[in-house]
Amino acid sequence: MIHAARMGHMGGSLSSVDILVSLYFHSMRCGPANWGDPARDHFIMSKGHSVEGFYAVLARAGFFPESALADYGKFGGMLYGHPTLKVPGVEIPSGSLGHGLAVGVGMALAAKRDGLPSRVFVLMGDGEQAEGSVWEAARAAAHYGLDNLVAIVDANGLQISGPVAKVMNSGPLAAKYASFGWAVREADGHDHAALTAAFDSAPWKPGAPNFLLAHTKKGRGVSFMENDASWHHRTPTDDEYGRALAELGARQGSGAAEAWAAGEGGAR
Ligand SMILES: Cc1ncc(C[n+]2csc(CCOP(=O)(O)OP(=O)(O)O)c2C)c(N)n1
Ligand SMILES: [Mg+2]
Repeated sequence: MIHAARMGHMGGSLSSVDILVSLYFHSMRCGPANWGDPARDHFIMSKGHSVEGFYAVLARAGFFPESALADYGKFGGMLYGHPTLKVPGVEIPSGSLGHGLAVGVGMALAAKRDGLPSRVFVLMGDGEQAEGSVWEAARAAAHYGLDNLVAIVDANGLQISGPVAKVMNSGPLAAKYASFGWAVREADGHDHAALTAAFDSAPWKPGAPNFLLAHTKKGRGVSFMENDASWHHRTPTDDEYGRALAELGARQGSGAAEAWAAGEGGAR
């Protein structure tokens, strides 16, 4: 998608896609079949720039045909460079960082007030934690005892222009969320079993919102993109595209993903 459109966010899509796969294909009760059910779960892609991984997962989950991915980034098309409400499966438009958690707080509060079993999952970036609105929402979530809210940070250590710790240090995130009254866990953000174990056991502490610090690698799976901030929104040349596909193909062929899908996958 990114190579064809000559635009996109390679690094953050690759760092978050294992989290999305774990949610959509295992832990969340949220798909095209139950979209109209008020008791279903909700997902908010607060780090909206990482849209390519998100669109790919939504398509595979059946929200729209995978063939539509070919139109990514085309003028007048459905799949813009940030999520919009034109796209089936997208609950809020995003891209302006710092808004998703506040919307998630509202949705989780509404579910509680309506007596619904819905859980609300919000995926944020670690650079996004620089936004002050995140911390207002974090305070409100604890104040209202939203244990049906799960906030996940894709902790890849990088944001658009370099290391998060240098650009605007928001850490230590686990300690900060804990001090705001959240139940906190950490996991390898590329380990589906660890991620689904965390998601499936929430709420971790009755009356406390859940915060998962997911340790990830920006550009995960492509050796020359991993941990390199320039791949935040660089587009690959033809040669880089071929090398990236070869590396990702090698990983797919390793059997690990297939073994997971045949075993624990699909248990929602
Ligand atoms: C309010 C706002 N300010 C600035 C930007 C520009 N911007 C887009 S992505 C990004 C960096 C985000 O870093 P992070 O949250 O760590 O995302 P990831 O590393 O997962 O890609 C910035 C500053 C934005 N989208 N929204
Ligand atoms: Mg980051």
